[in-house]
Amino acid sequence: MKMITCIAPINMAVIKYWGKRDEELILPINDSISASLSTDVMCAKTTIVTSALLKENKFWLNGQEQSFDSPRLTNCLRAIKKRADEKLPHLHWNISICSENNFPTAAGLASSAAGYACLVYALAQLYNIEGEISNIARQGSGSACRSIYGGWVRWHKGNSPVGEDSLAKQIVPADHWPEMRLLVLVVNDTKKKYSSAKGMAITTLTSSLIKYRANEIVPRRIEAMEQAILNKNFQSFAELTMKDSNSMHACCLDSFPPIAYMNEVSHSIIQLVHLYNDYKKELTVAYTVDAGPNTCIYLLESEVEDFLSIVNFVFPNNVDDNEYYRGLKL
Ligand code: 2P0
Repeated sequence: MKMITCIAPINMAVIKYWGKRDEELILPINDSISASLSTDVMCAKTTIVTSALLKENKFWLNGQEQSFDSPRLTNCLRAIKKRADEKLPHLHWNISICSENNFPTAAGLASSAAGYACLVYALAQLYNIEGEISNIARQGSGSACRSIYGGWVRWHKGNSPVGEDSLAKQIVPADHWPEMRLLVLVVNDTKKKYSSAKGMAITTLTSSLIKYRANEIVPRRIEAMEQAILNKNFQSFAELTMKDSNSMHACCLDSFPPIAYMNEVSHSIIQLVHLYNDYKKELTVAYTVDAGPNTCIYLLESEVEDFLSIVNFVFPNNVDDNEYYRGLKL
Protein backbone atom coordinates (compact mmCIF):
# COMPACT_ATOMS: atom_id res chain seq x y z
CA MET A 1 0.00 0.00 0.00
CA LYS A 2 1.09 3.57 -0.60
CA MET A 3 -0.41 6.73 0.82
CA ILE A 4 0.31 10.40 0.17
CA THR A 5 -1.21 13.59 1.64
CA CYS A 6 -0.73 17.09 0.21
CA ILE A 7 -2.13 20.58 0.70
CA ALA A 8 -2.51 23.39 -1.88
CA PRO A 9 -3.47 27.08 -1.66
CA ILE A 10 -6.39 28.96 -3.11
CA ASN A 11 -5.51 31.88 -5.37
CA MET A 12 -7.10 35.22 -6.19
CA ALA A 13 -6.53 36.68 -9.66
CA VAL A 14 -5.56 40.30 -10.22
CA ILE A 15 -5.52 39.88 -14.01
CA LYS A 16 -8.44 37.59 -14.72
CA TYR A 17 -8.72 34.42 -16.76
CA TRP A 18 -11.99 34.73 -18.67
CA GLY A 19 -12.54 32.73 -21.85
CA LYS A 20 -11.19 29.50 -23.36
CA ARG A 21 -9.86 28.85 -26.84
CA ASP A 22 -10.15 25.08 -26.21
CA GLU A 23 -12.86 23.83 -23.83
CA GLU A 24 -11.59 20.28 -23.46
CA LEU A 25 -7.90 21.02 -22.91
CA ILE A 26 -8.82 24.15 -20.91
CA LEU A 27 -6.67 26.57 -22.90
CA PRO A 28 -7.31 30.25 -22.11
CA ILE A 29 -7.54 33.20 -24.48
CA ASN A 30 -5.33 35.40 -22.29
CA ASP A 31 -2.58 35.23 -19.68
CA SER A 32 -3.59 35.81 -16.05
CA ILE A 33 -1.86 36.66 -12.76
CA SER A 34 -2.86 35.75 -9.21
CA ALA A 35 -1.54 35.52 -5.68
CA SER A 36 -1.72 32.23 -3.81
CA LEU A 37 -2.88 32.66 -0.22
CA SER A 38 -1.02 31.25 2.74
CA THR A 39 -2.09 27.67 3.49
CA ASP A 40 -2.09 28.48 7.23
CA VAL A 41 -5.71 29.61 7.07
CA MET A 42 -7.30 28.16 3.95
CA CYS A 43 -6.25 25.28 1.75
CA ALA A 44 -7.33 22.10 0.02
CA LYS A 45 -6.06 18.82 1.43
CA THR A 46 -5.93 15.58 -0.54
CA THR A 47 -5.00 12.09 0.55
CA ILE A 48 -4.49 9.36 -2.03
CA VAL A 49 -4.23 5.70 -1.12
CA THR A 50 -3.26 3.00 -3.58
CA SER A 51 -3.12 -0.71 -2.98
CA ALA A 52 -3.22 -3.93 -5.00
CA LEU A 53 -6.23 -4.86 -2.86
CA LEU A 54 -8.44 -1.93 -3.92
CA LYS A 55 -11.20 -3.31 -6.15
CA GLU A 56 -12.11 -0.02 -7.82
CA ASN A 57 -11.16 3.64 -8.04
CA LYS A 58 -12.98 5.93 -5.59
CA PHE A 59 -13.20 9.69 -5.10
CA TRP A 60 -14.59 11.56 -2.09
CA LEU A 61 -14.93 15.35 -1.95
CA ASN A 62 -15.71 16.93 1.43
CA GLY A 63 -16.99 13.59 2.71
CA GLN A 64 -19.29 12.86 -0.24
CA GLU A 65 -18.52 10.21 -2.81
CA GLN A 66 -18.20 11.56 -6.37
CA SER A 67 -18.20 9.86 -9.75
CA PHE A 68 -14.73 8.82 -10.82
CA ASP A 69 -15.70 9.29 -14.46
CA SER A 70 -15.54 13.08 -14.60
CA PRO A 71 -13.58 14.00 -17.76
CA ARG A 72 -11.54 16.59 -15.83
CA LEU A 73 -10.43 14.01 -13.26
CA THR A 74 -9.70 11.30 -15.80
CA ASN A 75 -7.78 13.75 -18.03
CA CYS A 76 -5.52 14.69 -15.10
CA LEU A 77 -4.99 11.07 -14.10
CA ARG A 78 -4.21 10.02 -17.68
CA ALA A 79 -1.75 12.90 -18.18
CA ILE A 80 0.05 12.08 -14.92
CA LYS A 81 0.23 8.34 -15.60
CA LYS A 82 1.63 9.01 -19.07
CA ARG A 83 4.65 10.67 -17.43
CA ALA A 84 5.23 7.87 -14.91
CA ASP A 85 7.65 4.94 -15.20
CA GLU A 86 5.69 1.99 -16.64
CA LYS A 87 7.65 -0.35 -14.37
CA LEU A 88 6.25 1.17 -11.14
CA PRO A 89 4.13 -1.69 -9.80
CA HIS A 90 1.62 0.61 -8.08
CA LEU A 91 1.02 2.54 -11.30
CA HIS A 92 -1.47 -0.18 -12.23
CA TRP A 93 -3.28 -0.42 -8.89
CA ASN A 94 -6.60 1.30 -8.19
CA ILE A 95 -6.62 4.48 -6.14
CA SER A 96 -8.81 6.09 -3.53
CA ILE A 97 -8.82 9.90 -3.45
CA CYS A 98 -10.09 11.86 -0.47
CA SER A 99 -10.20 15.67 -0.92
CA GLU A 100 -11.29 18.32 1.54
CA ASN A 101 -11.36 22.10 1.66
CA ASN A 102 -10.86 23.64 5.07
CA PHE A 103 -12.87 26.72 4.12
CA PRO A 104 -16.65 27.00 3.72
CA THR A 105 -18.08 27.21 0.23
CA ALA A 106 -19.88 30.29 1.60
CA ALA A 107 -16.54 32.10 1.37
CA GLY A 108 -17.16 31.92 -2.38
CA LEU A 109 -13.55 31.24 -3.18
CA ALA A 110 -12.66 29.06 -6.13
CA SER A 111 -12.29 25.70 -4.42
CA SER A 112 -11.66 23.88 -7.70
CA ALA A 113 -8.34 25.72 -8.15
CA ALA A 114 -6.91 24.54 -4.84
CA GLY A 115 -8.61 21.14 -5.19
CA TYR A 116 -7.19 20.21 -8.59
CA ALA A 117 -3.76 21.68 -7.81
CA CYS A 118 -3.69 19.50 -4.72
CA LEU A 119 -4.92 16.40 -6.51
CA VAL A 120 -2.39 16.68 -9.34
CA TYR A 121 0.48 17.45 -6.96
CA ALA A 122 -0.45 14.42 -4.82
CA LEU A 123 -0.67 12.16 -7.90
CA ALA A 124 2.75 13.42 -9.04
CA GLN A 125 4.20 12.52 -5.64
CA LEU A 126 2.53 9.11 -5.70
CA TYR A 127 4.02 8.21 -9.10
CA ASN A 128 7.43 9.90 -8.59
CA ILE A 129 6.92 12.51 -11.29
CA GLU A 130 9.28 15.45 -11.30
CA GLY A 131 9.18 18.73 -13.21
CA GLU A 132 6.36 20.72 -14.71
CA ILE A 133 2.87 19.70 -13.58
CA SER A 134 0.94 22.98 -13.73
CA ASN A 135 -0.12 22.20 -17.30
CA ILE A 136 -1.68 18.98 -15.96
CA ALA A 137 -3.46 20.78 -13.06
CA ARG A 138 -4.83 23.15 -15.74
CA GLN A 139 -6.72 20.24 -17.26
CA GLY A 140 -8.61 19.82 -13.97
CA SER A 141 -9.57 23.48 -13.66
CA GLY A 142 -7.89 26.34 -15.50
CA SER A 143 -7.06 28.44 -12.47
CA ALA A 144 -5.67 25.34 -10.67
CA CYS A 145 -2.41 25.69 -12.60
CA ARG A 146 -1.72 28.92 -10.66
CA SER A 147 -2.27 27.18 -7.29
CA ILE A 148 0.65 24.80 -7.98
CA TYR A 149 2.95 27.66 -6.93
CA GLY A 150 3.02 30.01 -3.96
CA GLY A 151 3.38 33.79 -4.12
CA TRP A 152 2.63 35.75 -7.31
CA VAL A 153 2.00 33.50 -10.27
CA ARG A 154 1.44 34.07 -13.99
CA TRP A 155 -0.43 31.59 -16.16
CA HIS A 156 1.04 31.86 -19.66
CA LYS A 157 -1.70 31.08 -22.14
CA GLY A 158 0.76 29.41 -24.52
CA ASN A 159 0.41 28.97 -28.27
CA SER A 160 0.43 25.22 -28.74
CA PRO A 161 -2.84 23.64 -29.90
CA VAL A 162 -2.25 20.77 -27.46
CA GLY A 163 -1.40 23.01 -24.53
CA GLU A 164 1.99 21.82 -23.30
CA ASP A 165 3.12 25.48 -23.06
CA SER A 166 -0.05 26.69 -21.31
CA LEU A 167 1.38 26.65 -17.81
CA ALA A 168 2.02 28.67 -14.68
CA LYS A 169 5.28 30.24 -13.54
CA GLN A 170 6.03 31.95 -10.27
CA ILE A 171 6.83 35.66 -10.67
CA VAL A 172 8.08 36.11 -7.08
CA PRO A 173 7.47 34.26 -3.81
CA ALA A 174 5.04 35.67 -1.21
CA ASP A 175 7.80 37.08 0.99
CA HIS A 176 8.72 39.49 -1.80
CA TRP A 177 5.76 41.66 -0.68
CA PRO A 178 5.15 40.53 2.92
CA GLU A 179 2.80 43.43 3.79
CA MET A 180 0.21 42.41 1.18
CA ARG A 181 -3.16 41.20 2.52
CA LEU A 182 -6.46 40.06 1.04
CA LEU A 183 -9.87 40.73 2.58
CA VAL A 184 -12.73 38.52 1.43
CA LEU A 185 -15.96 40.43 1.89
CA VAL A 186 -18.61 37.74 1.83
CA VAL A 187 -21.70 39.22 0.26
CA ASN A 188 -25.03 37.50 0.87
CA ASP A 189 -26.53 36.11 -2.27
CA THR A 190 -28.40 33.18 -3.70
CA LYS A 191 -26.51 30.64 -5.79
CA LYS A 192 -25.06 32.05 -8.99
CA LYS A 193 -26.89 31.34 -12.21
CA TYR A 194 -23.85 30.50 -14.34
CA SER A 195 -20.74 28.62 -13.24
CA SER A 196 -17.43 30.18 -14.32
CA ALA A 197 -17.10 27.56 -17.05
CA LYS A 198 -20.59 28.24 -18.44
CA GLY A 199 -20.20 32.00 -18.06
CA MET A 200 -16.91 32.16 -19.91
CA ALA A 201 -18.27 29.92 -22.67
CA ILE A 202 -21.20 32.31 -23.25
CA THR A 203 -18.89 35.33 -23.17
CA THR A 204 -16.39 33.80 -25.60
CA LEU A 205 -19.18 32.92 -28.02
CA THR A 206 -21.22 36.10 -27.90
CA SER A 207 -19.22 39.10 -26.68
CA SER A 208 -17.37 41.33 -29.13
CA LEU A 209 -15.69 43.13 -26.23
CA ILE A 210 -13.92 39.96 -25.06
CA LYS A 211 -11.82 39.87 -28.25
CA TYR A 212 -10.57 43.39 -27.58
CA ARG A 213 -9.90 42.46 -23.95
CA ALA A 214 -7.95 39.28 -24.81
CA ASN A 215 -6.01 40.65 -27.79
CA GLU A 216 -5.40 44.29 -26.88
CA ILE A 217 -6.03 45.06 -23.22
CA VAL A 218 -4.65 42.08 -21.29
CA PRO A 219 -1.35 41.67 -23.20
CA ARG A 220 -0.39 45.25 -22.23
CA ARG A 221 -1.86 45.07 -18.75
CA ILE A 222 -0.19 41.79 -17.84
CA GLU A 223 3.31 43.19 -18.42
CA ALA A 224 2.47 46.32 -16.41
CA MET A 225 1.12 44.14 -13.59
CA GLU A 226 4.25 42.02 -13.51
CA GLN A 227 6.33 45.19 -13.21
CA ALA A 228 4.05 46.60 -10.48
CA ILE A 229 4.50 43.41 -8.46
CA LEU A 230 8.26 43.26 -9.03
CA ASN A 231 8.61 46.93 -8.00
CA LYS A 232 6.04 46.62 -5.17
CA ASN A 233 4.30 49.62 -6.69
CA PHE A 234 0.91 49.55 -4.94
CA GLN A 235 -0.49 52.53 -6.92
CA SER A 236 0.03 50.81 -10.21
CA PHE A 237 -0.95 47.39 -8.81
CA ALA A 238 -4.23 48.76 -7.42
CA GLU A 239 -5.22 50.60 -10.61
CA LEU A 240 -4.51 47.58 -12.81
CA THR A 241 -6.31 45.19 -10.43
CA MET A 242 -9.49 47.27 -10.27
CA LYS A 243 -9.52 48.01 -14.01
CA ASP A 244 -9.06 44.35 -14.87
CA SER A 245 -11.90 43.25 -12.60
CA ASN A 246 -14.12 45.90 -14.19
CA SER A 247 -13.07 44.76 -17.65
CA MET A 248 -13.95 41.11 -16.95
CA HIS A 249 -17.38 42.06 -15.61
CA ALA A 250 -17.95 44.42 -18.56
CA CYS A 251 -17.36 41.45 -20.88
CA CYS A 252 -19.83 39.41 -18.82
CA LEU A 253 -22.45 42.13 -19.28
CA ASP A 254 -21.57 42.34 -22.98
CA SER A 255 -22.46 38.65 -23.31
CA PHE A 256 -25.79 37.61 -24.77
CA PRO A 257 -27.70 36.89 -22.57
CA PRO A 258 -25.86 39.27 -20.24
CA ILE A 259 -24.21 37.76 -17.17
CA ALA A 260 -24.28 39.77 -13.94
CA TYR A 261 -22.20 38.24 -11.16
CA MET A 262 -22.04 41.35 -9.00
CA ASN A 263 -25.03 42.52 -6.99
CA GLU A 264 -25.92 45.87 -5.40
CA VAL A 265 -23.71 45.22 -2.39
CA SER A 266 -20.69 44.42 -4.60
CA HIS A 267 -21.26 47.68 -6.48
CA SER A 268 -21.61 49.60 -3.21
CA ILE A 269 -18.31 48.17 -1.91
CA ILE A 270 -16.64 49.23 -5.16
CA GLN A 271 -17.98 52.77 -4.73
CA LEU A 272 -16.80 52.76 -1.11
CA VAL A 273 -13.28 51.75 -2.23
CA HIS A 274 -13.19 54.66 -4.67
CA LEU A 275 -14.43 57.10 -1.99
CA TYR A 276 -11.92 55.73 0.51
CA ASN A 277 -9.04 56.11 -1.96
CA ASP A 278 -10.21 59.66 -2.83
CA TYR A 279 -10.22 60.49 0.87
CA LYS A 280 -6.70 59.07 1.31
CA LYS A 281 -5.60 60.97 -1.85
CA GLU A 282 -3.93 57.84 -3.19
CA LEU A 283 -4.85 54.27 -4.05
CA THR A 284 -4.57 52.38 -0.77
CA VAL A 285 -7.11 49.59 -1.37
CA ALA A 286 -8.05 47.67 -4.53
CA TYR A 287 -11.14 45.56 -5.21
CA THR A 288 -11.39 42.53 -7.40
CA VAL A 289 -14.46 40.38 -8.00
CA ASP A 290 -14.64 36.84 -9.43
CA ALA A 291 -17.64 34.99 -10.84
CA GLY A 292 -19.94 35.84 -7.92
CA PRO A 293 -20.89 38.82 -5.73
CA ASN A 294 -18.17 38.40 -3.07
CA THR A 295 -15.76 41.28 -3.25
CA CYS A 296 -12.08 40.83 -2.46
CA ILE A 297 -9.86 43.66 -1.36
CA TYR A 298 -6.10 43.73 -1.82
CA LEU A 299 -4.44 46.13 0.59
CA LEU A 300 -1.32 46.51 2.71
CA GLU A 301 -1.37 45.38 6.34
CA SER A 302 -1.17 48.97 7.60
CA GLU A 303 -4.52 49.70 5.95
CA VAL A 304 -6.53 46.67 7.15
CA GLU A 305 -7.84 48.09 10.43
CA ASP A 306 -8.93 51.46 9.01
CA PHE A 307 -10.61 49.98 5.99
CA LEU A 308 -12.40 47.24 7.91
CA SER A 309 -13.82 49.69 10.42
CA ILE A 310 -15.32 51.72 7.57
CA VAL A 311 -16.74 48.57 5.95
CA ASN A 312 -18.30 47.50 9.27
CA PHE A 313 -19.81 50.95 9.69
CA VAL A 314 -21.26 51.18 6.17
CA PHE A 315 -22.40 47.55 5.88
CA PRO A 316 -23.41 46.46 9.37
CA ASN A 317 -25.81 43.83 7.99
CA ASN A 318 -25.00 43.26 4.36
CA VAL A 319 -21.64 41.63 4.60
CA ASP A 320 -21.47 38.32 6.48
CA ASP A 321 -19.56 38.67 9.69
CA ASN A 322 -17.51 35.49 9.52
CA GLU A 323 -13.91 34.64 10.01
CA TYR A 324 -12.99 35.09 6.35
CA TYR A 325 -13.80 38.71 6.62
CA ARG A 326 -10.34 39.82 7.76
CA GLY A 327 -6.81 40.20 6.49
CA LEU A 328 -5.51 37.00 4.93
CA LYS A 329 -1.78 36.72 4.35
CA LEU A 330 -0.35 35.65 1.07
C1 2P0 B 1 -9.61 33.72 -12.44
N1 2P0 B 1 -11.93 32.79 -12.57
O1 2P0 B 1 -8.69 34.18 -13.13
C2 2P0 B 1 -11.02 33.81 -13.02
C3 2P0 B 1 -11.68 35.10 -12.67
C4 2P0 B 1 -13.18 33.33 -12.13
C5 2P0 B 1 -13.13 34.76 -12.45
O2 2P0 B 1 -10.54 31.12 -13.02
O3 2P0 B 1 -13.63 26.10 -16.39
O4 2P0 B 1 -12.88 27.45 -12.13
O5 2P0 B 1 -12.37 25.13 -14.44
O6 2P0 B 1 -11.17 26.46 -16.19
O7 2P0 B 1 -10.68 27.93 -13.29
C6 2P0 B 1 -12.64 30.45 -12.37
O8 2P0 B 1 -12.60 29.55 -13.42
O9 2P0 B 1 -12.77 27.57 -14.64
C7 2P0 B 1 -11.64 31.48 -12.67
P1 2P0 B 1 -12.46 26.25 -15.46
P2 2P0 B 1 -12.16 28.04 -13.28
O10 2P0 B 1 -9.43 33.27 -11.30
